[in-house]
Amino acid sequence: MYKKLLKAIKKYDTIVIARHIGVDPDALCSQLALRDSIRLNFPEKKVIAIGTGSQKFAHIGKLDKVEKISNALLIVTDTPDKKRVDSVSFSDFSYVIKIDHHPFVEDFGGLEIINEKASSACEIIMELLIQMDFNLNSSIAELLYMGLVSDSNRFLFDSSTSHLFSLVSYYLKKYPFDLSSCYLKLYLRPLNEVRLEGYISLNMTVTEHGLGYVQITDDIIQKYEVDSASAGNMINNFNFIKEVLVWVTMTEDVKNNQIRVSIRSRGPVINHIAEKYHGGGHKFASGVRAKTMEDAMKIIDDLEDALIEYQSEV
Ligand SMILES: [Mn+2]
Repeated sequence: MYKKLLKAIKKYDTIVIARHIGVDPDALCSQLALRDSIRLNFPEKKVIAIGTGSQKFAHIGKLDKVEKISNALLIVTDTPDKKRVDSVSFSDFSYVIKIDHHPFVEDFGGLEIINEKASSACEIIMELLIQMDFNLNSSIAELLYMGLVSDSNRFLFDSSTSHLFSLVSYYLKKYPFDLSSCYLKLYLRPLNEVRLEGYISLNMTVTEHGLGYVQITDDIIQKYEVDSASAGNMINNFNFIKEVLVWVTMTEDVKNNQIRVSIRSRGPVINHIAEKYHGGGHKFASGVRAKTMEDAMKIIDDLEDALIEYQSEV
């Protein structure tokens, strides 16, 4: 795989790196790290990383402006389906390479580098950069580490294998960087978000089968002065609750006229339920964009059924 990737990188003078809409640290760090490492090893090439940024992650690194390009290579990280690629029209590019760790959705028509077992897109890129024998530096290593720490939820998931730790060890030793500054960049947050977290725990409905869910309406988002993206991202903070096996936040996004449904599970597999409602994701971490709260509540019914079935099996 890495040989084909290297060949394509060498072949094209212009390389654009994109990732999914609704940016998160793994998506952002994987594209920035790849951009910076190609720039470092091929300074004569034009390499840009594009997509809609977010104020929340602005201090992680700067994206580039979308430009008119021709005969360029497109590399998409962290995204399994074309429709979720941010700011890209596929027909503008001569060749496309996907680097992803999500379950397969569709072929982008070029080179597909997919490892579903990887914790993060950053982990796959860490490995590819070693295989391609690229020169790297500490700021690239730091970006890659932030992406994988974020997607593995600080090594809490089963994707945290000995292989992952050995990659981390290799990078830390060869390109030292400051871990506490990474964690500050990823996890420092305003008091308002913590207060909203309090609202969620106080208002979460929990069924007898272990389904926890909460509606975060625009009124609440306004009251706590957060944005709907950071409200939706709070879902990961609700793991390890004894009475809750599957948990869901339904966040109103007035700007895009939709409800962001985020689902997490440490019991039944839930991504097929997300897919039924035109969403998707990982086995135990998925999302759906519903039109209304009523539509979102239909997903709740399906999840409750899945839990009943799961409880009867264990
Ligand atoms: Mn990812």
